Amino acid sequence: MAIRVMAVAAPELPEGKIGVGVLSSNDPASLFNACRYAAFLAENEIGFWGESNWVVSRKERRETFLLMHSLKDDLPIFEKLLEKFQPNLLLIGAMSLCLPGAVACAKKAKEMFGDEICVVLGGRHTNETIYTTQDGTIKHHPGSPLRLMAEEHIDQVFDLVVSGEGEYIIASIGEIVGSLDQRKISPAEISNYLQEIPQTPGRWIVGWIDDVKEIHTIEGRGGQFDRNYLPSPVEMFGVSSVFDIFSGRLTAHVFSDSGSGCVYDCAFCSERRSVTGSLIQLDTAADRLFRQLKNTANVIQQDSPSFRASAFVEDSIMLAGSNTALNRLVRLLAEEKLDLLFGGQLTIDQIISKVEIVKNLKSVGFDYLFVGMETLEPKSVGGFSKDIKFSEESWLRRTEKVLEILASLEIQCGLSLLFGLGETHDSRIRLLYQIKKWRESYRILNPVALNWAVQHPLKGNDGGIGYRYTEWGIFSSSWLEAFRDFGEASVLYPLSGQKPPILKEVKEITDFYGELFGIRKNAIMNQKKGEVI
Ligand code: B12
Ligand code: SF4
Repeated sequence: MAIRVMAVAAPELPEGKIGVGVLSSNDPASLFNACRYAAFLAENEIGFWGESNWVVSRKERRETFLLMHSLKDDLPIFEKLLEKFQPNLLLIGAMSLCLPGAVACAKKAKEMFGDEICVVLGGRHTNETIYTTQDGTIKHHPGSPLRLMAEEHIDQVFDLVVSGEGEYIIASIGEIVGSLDQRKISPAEISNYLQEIPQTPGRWIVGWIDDVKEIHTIEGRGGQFDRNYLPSPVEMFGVSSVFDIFSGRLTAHVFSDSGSGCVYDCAFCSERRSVTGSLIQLDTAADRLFRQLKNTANVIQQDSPSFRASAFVEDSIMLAGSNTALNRLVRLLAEEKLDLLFGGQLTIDQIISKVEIVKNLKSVGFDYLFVGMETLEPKSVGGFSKDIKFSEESWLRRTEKVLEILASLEIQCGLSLLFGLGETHDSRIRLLYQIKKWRESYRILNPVALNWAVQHPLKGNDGGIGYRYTEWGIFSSSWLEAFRDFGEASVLYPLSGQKPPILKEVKEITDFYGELFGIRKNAIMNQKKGEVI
């Protein structure tokens, strides 16, 4: 086989299980998005991908993927997969907190295969640390994996580092690995054979380090690709998650493919417009999302006929909150009548101003809204871009209004909280008490997700703090325990200008969370059923 590929989402924790109350999934959706075009080439037996270990059913293809959470727990599984597939191409996706995990995975692969494997790193962390400035120069944040290798803060374990859209560039890298395999050239030599690569479509930068530790980069000049022709991840890799909120249905991650970010620009957020760029092809977004929803229903019916289908829309804001696009989605779903429940995200102010649209969405299967409340009073932490109607009513009252609206429409509501923005500890506790009250009044409120703000590199929009991210964000067992019910959280990487979290306070929140909402008890039951919430 010319290409023997494996793809892994690097872990965010050094050890320990992720908390039972943490939003999670079995499917590495980000990697699926990145790898879908290469999988499509394999499925259609095109080029060297037609001579790869992905020329198999999507179920078998899925087995070459691994979503890791804890290095200690998941490394043995990763090692077994390496032994089984003997890859000559390893694709590693990493968020910023996962960088130490990505280095550890790459190191393991290099120990096992040396130059007979090409290790490629991509994903959100590289996107935010290697970027083009307005004058067209390529910049490296102190956390850029290329810069870290050049400055010897990490070992030289990545043969290529990719920033940007993975779809086409991964396909091209695979083609080169396939041709090297045929010519009996080590895949780790790939940087000498990238002459054709600039023509590959998409917004991307590929870089590597040479023998004298100098950084080299190539930027894509192939132009934008048409998102209407992208294959659906669900068709390429299937579905293996069950989100608790969709009562036992299998749940796919779907996406409208209109860019990797948001229309808003909240300062703390990795999805903010000023980092991710403007939305793309929004006029056809509803049709693409509909197609992915339809594919989900079909794939689940084909692969798992004893399950019914559900999906979560991973757009930062579903169809950017565009009335035209949302109405179009309602129309398409009303015509087709899929046996599918789905959920997605809208902001508090959008929900209040789109009650009729939300009602129509409910009539075509929209069953769950995930809302970022974050804090008690946005003004006290410097304000949020999404807090549009701040002059009309308090954030708290508007959030409550959302709960009233969704309860009346019988739509379930998940709420995301974010601490570490500069709020007082007292306001955190007040917020939790408020949520306890809401949970008693509005039975639709589930889950409540806790996060502690992490300073992301944000293409240098990080207040100049310039973290390197080479150390685990949460390192000791007492901190791992205290943050057990949090999604993203760290001790080492507080927002620029904020103090690190205080152990006693975090413990108090975690205990509160478990006791007041009984979430841990329910979640343990869900986990026993192999479900995730
Ligand atoms: C689905 C999702 C998940 C899923 C699946 C994660 C996975 N590894 O696939 C779950 C729920 C498990 C998850 C967990 C986490 N997530 Co998450 N997640 C998302 C979400 C909602 C969608 C991702 C997506 O598909 N986006 C659309 C695609 C097109 O964009 P993309 O992800 O950037 O992928 C493109 C490129 O980055 C590139 N690419 C991606 N991987 C690779 C790999 C290679 C080799 C290459 C070359 C290219 C490449 O190609 C893709 C297609 O163009 C995003 C928010 C969002 N709306 O994007 C957050 C987001 C990516 N997650 C985030 C975080 C922080 C996490 C956690 C660390 C949280 C935690 N619990 O600690 C964990 C990490 C778990 C892990 N081991 O990966 C942050 C990342 C911020 C950052 N700078 O690090 C985001 C941006 C949310 C946010 N606003 O903070 N997540
Ligand atoms: S609205 Fe949400 S996704 Fe968009 S920038 Fe603000 S916090 Fe991030």
